[in-house]
Amino acid sequence: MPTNKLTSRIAIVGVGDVGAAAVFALILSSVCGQILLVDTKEAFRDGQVLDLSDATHRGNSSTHVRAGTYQEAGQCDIVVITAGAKQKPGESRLQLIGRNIGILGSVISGMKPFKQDTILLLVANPVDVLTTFAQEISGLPKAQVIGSGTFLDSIRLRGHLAEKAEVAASSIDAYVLGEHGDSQFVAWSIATIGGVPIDKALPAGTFDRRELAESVKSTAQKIIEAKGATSYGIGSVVASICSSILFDKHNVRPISHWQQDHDCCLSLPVVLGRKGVVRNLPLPLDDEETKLLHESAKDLREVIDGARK
Ligand code: 6V0
Repeated sequence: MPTNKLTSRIAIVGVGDVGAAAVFALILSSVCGQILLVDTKEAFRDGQVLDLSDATHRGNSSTHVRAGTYQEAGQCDIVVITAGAKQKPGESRLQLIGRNIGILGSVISGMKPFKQDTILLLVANPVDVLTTFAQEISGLPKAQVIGSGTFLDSIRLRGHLAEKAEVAASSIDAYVLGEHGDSQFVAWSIATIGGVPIDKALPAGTFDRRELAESVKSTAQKIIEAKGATSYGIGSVVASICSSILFDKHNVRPISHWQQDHDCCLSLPVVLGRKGVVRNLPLPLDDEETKLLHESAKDLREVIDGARK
């Protein structure tokens, strides 16, 4: 049975820019009863608890925010891991790997043993690599260990397409797939606007696909150069994923998850519910997209193998 919002608990491990934005979005959407904040910087964490608690007093919020320990986090319904170094301007997500695998290892060992049905949601970068390692280190079933993946990139893509087509973003089905990073690609062959294939809904010449895909890919760097971090977009994505899980919604979302065929975690659309990944959706990608997916997986596997040495 799905847990209801009054009793379910979410832990946010790492309450910097991304963690705090996620908590704020969770409070505004009333997703759970309690949010535990965990961070190595205790005074900073306590400041975030006070600040974010103010947001819960806004109206009839059913969410209580408090400080928590790793052990308590491991007993929550969802643990969101945003602890880690972030990109500097010009740095790729994959360059964060050494620093963030070390942090991941200490965070997960501090939380063990996990509640049996805990869902681990990785957000720290490089998210696909960390999700793959978290599956191994945590010992939880693979379906319960997922990453935010290209959900954020897909939302950015939908936003751009919505402007071009002058329709609501919610009427657009379009995915960025593969790595949340440099080798990601847009699955144009299955993109639709109101169910109409994108070729027909936005005829050739209306926009340059390559330019749009590049613009989606470079958005994070633009934000980082301008203000040092991206936070609100990913915060709202975390709240949306948590809501799909706790309310067992079975939404279809492009998130990072274990792909047996590719021997690593990367993003393809899945059905998301209380058990995490409920099932994969078979995707009729064209030959070029299938090739790009394999290349993206190959890039990720190389990084994962390199990190094991
Ligand atoms: P930040 O503002 O520096 O916050 C990180 C927080 O983690 C700090 O408060 C640290 O004290 C804390 N922390 C570090 N080590 C530990 C530990 N062992 N246990 C508990 N807390 C710890 O970074 P920011 O919030 O901006 O980014 C966090 C991570 O999210 C980075 O790796 C980013 O690259 C990544 N992002 C991922 C996105 C995605 O789409 N998946 C989007 C944006 C950022």
